[in-house]
Amino acid sequence: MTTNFKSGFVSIIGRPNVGKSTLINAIMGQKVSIVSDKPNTTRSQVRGILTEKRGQIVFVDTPGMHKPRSLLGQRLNDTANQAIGEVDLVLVLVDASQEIGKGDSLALEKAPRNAIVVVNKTDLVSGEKVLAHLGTLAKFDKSSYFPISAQSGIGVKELLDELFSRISEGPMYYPPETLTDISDAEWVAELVREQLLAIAREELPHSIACKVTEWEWPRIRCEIHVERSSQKAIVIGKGGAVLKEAGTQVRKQLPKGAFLELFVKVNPRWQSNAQSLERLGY
Ligand SMILES: Nc1nc2c(ncn2[C@@H]2O[C@H](COP(=O)(O)OP(=O)(O)OP(=O)(O)O)[C@@H](O)[C@H]2O)c(=O)[nH]1
Ligand SMILES: [Mg+2]
Repeated sequence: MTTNFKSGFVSIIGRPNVGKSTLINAIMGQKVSIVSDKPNTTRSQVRGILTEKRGQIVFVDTPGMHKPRSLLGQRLNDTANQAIGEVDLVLVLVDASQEIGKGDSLALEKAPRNAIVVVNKTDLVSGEKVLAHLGTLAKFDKSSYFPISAQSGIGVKELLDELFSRISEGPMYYPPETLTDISDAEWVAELVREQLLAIAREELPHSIACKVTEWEWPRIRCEIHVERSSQKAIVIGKGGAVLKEAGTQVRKQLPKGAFLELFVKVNPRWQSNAQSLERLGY
């Protein structure tokens, strides 16, 4: 019989693009949070619920902490900040291939002393560079430091063992088959945005928002909001090629038979409009 079932909530914070969502996916062994090479990909708290014999950890992925340039940016920071106080443990992720910058310091200073600092992307740099990074990070005086590569999986198991050793006995918060708390409609909208982020350049990534407005299985209607008509043209592509390809890639990740309709709408300055943000779920 299994006794001493442990459980806890663990937030993953850090500046944009350090690999927080990649880490939660690596831990879960499947995609629960979208990833891109553009900053500010994650826009809400996304939970990944890992249930093992030894216990259950509810991971909370968060938007990258940054200097906000819009109301959306402020909301993203607020969302990340909220995820610090409400949990048992905080992981602060930094990028081994980048110098420790302002965004990193912000996250490190906000995190409690018992936080775990995770140096990610160690596959991109030498061992000496990782050590130098750990040296710089020591001044933030956190409880432990883990070098990992979320992409290749190096160090992820060791990190997970540390997390289980740090959490206390507790209840199962979610049924064991639950992997995430995001609704099906929200997930499809995220998958569409992920496809568009992959092709978007410059300011376009920030201007894209997706929302599923109708769900009558197998018919799913998803709106793509952009801020300018020039952006609409990019998202649609020549003869609709970009949109078509995005739809194809998303459908591959949905149960068979899904019929996905994508519509592009110009919604000027939605990032700075409280009402639009509300409607888009931010
Ligand atoms: N080489 C390498 N790349 C990584 C690793 N982890 C993540 N990446 C890449 O870094 C980029 C950002 O990854 P995300 O997981 O979206 O980063 P994030 O911290 O969630 O970013 P935001 O949601 O914007 O705050 C993507 O291109 C990932 O493929 C890693 O361990 N090694
Ligand atoms: Mg993310």
